[in-house]
Amino acid sequence: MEAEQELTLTSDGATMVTHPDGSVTDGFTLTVDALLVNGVETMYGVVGIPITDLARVAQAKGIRYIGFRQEQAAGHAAAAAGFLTGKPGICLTVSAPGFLNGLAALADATTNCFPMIQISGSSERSIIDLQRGDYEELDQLNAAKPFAKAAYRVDRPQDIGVGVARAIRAAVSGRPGGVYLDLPAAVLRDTMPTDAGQASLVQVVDPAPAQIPAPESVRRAVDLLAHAERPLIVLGKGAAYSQADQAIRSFIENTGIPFLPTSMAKGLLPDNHPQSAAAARSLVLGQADVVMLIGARLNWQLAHGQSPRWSAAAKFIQVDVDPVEMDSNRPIAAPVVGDIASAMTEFNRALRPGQIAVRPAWRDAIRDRTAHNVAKMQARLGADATPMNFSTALRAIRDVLDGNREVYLVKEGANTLDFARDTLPMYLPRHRLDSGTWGVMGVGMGYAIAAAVESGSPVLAVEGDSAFGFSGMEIETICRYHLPVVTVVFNNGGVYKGDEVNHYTADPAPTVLMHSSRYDKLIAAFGGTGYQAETPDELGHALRAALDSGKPALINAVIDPAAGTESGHLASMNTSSLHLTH
Ligand code: ADP
Ligand code: TZD
Repeated sequence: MEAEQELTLTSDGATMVTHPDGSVTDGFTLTVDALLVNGVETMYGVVGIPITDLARVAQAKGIRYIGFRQEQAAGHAAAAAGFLTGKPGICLTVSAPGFLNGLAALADATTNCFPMIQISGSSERSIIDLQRGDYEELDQLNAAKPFAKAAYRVDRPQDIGVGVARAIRAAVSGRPGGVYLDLPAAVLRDTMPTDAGQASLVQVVDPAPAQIPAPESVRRAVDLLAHAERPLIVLGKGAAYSQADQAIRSFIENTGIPFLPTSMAKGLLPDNHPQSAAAARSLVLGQADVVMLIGARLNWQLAHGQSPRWSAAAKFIQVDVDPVEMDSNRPIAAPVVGDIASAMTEFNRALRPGQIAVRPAWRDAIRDRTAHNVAKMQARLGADATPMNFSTALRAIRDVLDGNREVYLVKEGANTLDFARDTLPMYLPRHRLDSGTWGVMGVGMGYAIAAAVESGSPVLAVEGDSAFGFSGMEIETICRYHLPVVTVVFNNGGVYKGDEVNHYTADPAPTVLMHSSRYDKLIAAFGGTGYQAETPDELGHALRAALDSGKPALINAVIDPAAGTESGHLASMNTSSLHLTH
């Protein structure tokens, strides 16, 4: 661009292109303007060449920038923001290594069907494309493609508006996912007339258009349910994401069908709802004859819909926005393709009074099994275990959360995750975030930060000690932004358990971590409050005090190193060698 321009220095000594009469804009400004016209309020990221000024311009123009210590956690935060708000969460990364750190989170977002956009600066195309060795050289667009729902690169400043618009639409329309947007340094620093720049911006109209299912697909599904003897509704995180809480609840309550929420769908209806079959999971999976999946895939987490976990004779209804999901694991007798909000409206409209009635024998069987399992769990939770085990520690947490139902819950680990799933009830939708479809360690602090930033509510992160290590440095981020996040580290001194003995060398065994670690002292370094808790009483008191303070805190909960199992509930998937003698 030949337009007259002036270089000014920012407070940090970086250069910024401006013009006395404002007639020239640049790629940084256009990117922020393009995000602003589409309602973006927050960005999560790590700065460096060439995107540092992008964060500054964002702040200058009113987008909140949350700076992380590592891109993966920032990416997980953006993904969680997407899940919680239904708008794409934005993650900002630098070239090559920062981009790759963020890419792990982008791939995870795509796997979880969370809308997210990773915006990454990149180095000089003319050097990258001939592999002449640039600073942080990488063909990022092609590297991102296999891991993203869509990937785009902007090569001219006048295309920034289109690039951002395409990224937003790709992230939230249809099945949501992670989108990569590549912004080479040359485009960020390039300039163009302000008027033309403003005219190039695109405000996306109706980014996730309603997809109304075909009426006959809804009728087919209702007909199946009307003839069922033992119907079941499974609510997945797609149902939580759709924000169709009232329509889903009406359908469930008007039909009386028992429902089973997956981990992140918990709270869509409260866990103490009389139709919840959560505590009779094996029974309903094994005996249901018609199963209605709402925003849940029949993947490994639902045993692929296969017998013996599920009845071989069961018929499935699947409500999902993605037609290709149907029949992926088991034939779907009644596919209902559409967005869940539209689909549930159609279901409620199609339902005639009394058309679906659940037989008393099915309700009674679920009620009896629930009572039996709840009694068994009470006994486990009530045991007097010293040192604490997962159940007794979680009982203390459950009792505190019972009086703080607005708290967002993040959890990761193996045993920590599995025990917490059943022990900590949820009462509100989209208040629970965990390792998700891939079972990822390292989501904890990023998810907790996003939950606090997006909601303004208190957050509790319950972390296995190994899991915490993946993103633990972000407690500095939590302290820097004064976020009301309380982290409880379940310290049993190991990946899974902490009592493995190395029979072969003097080194610690592969699963061993330091049980003597005082994770509580880490947060003190950043001005947060640390607590050490060795009994359920101490844990309960510390958690109550931490939540009451509304300030960053970390509780080191000392758990028996012998507690739990290797791989938690996934022990049967834990391939083992014939050649180990112990
Ligand atoms: P869970 O892990 O809770 O079982 P999954 O992630 O396996 O849930 O499944 C979520 C499903 O929800 C995906 O198949 C996705 O296509 C679908 N989905 C996400 N958002 C919507 C929506 N708004 N409407 C319909 N389906 C959706
Ligand atoms: N790396 C990543 C990114 N994700 C993973 N899931 C793993 C490694 C493997 N892994 C698990 O599947 S659980 C886990 C690891 C390392 C940690 C389990 O130990 P923990 O939890 O201390 O976090 P518990 O509660 O003590 O079992």
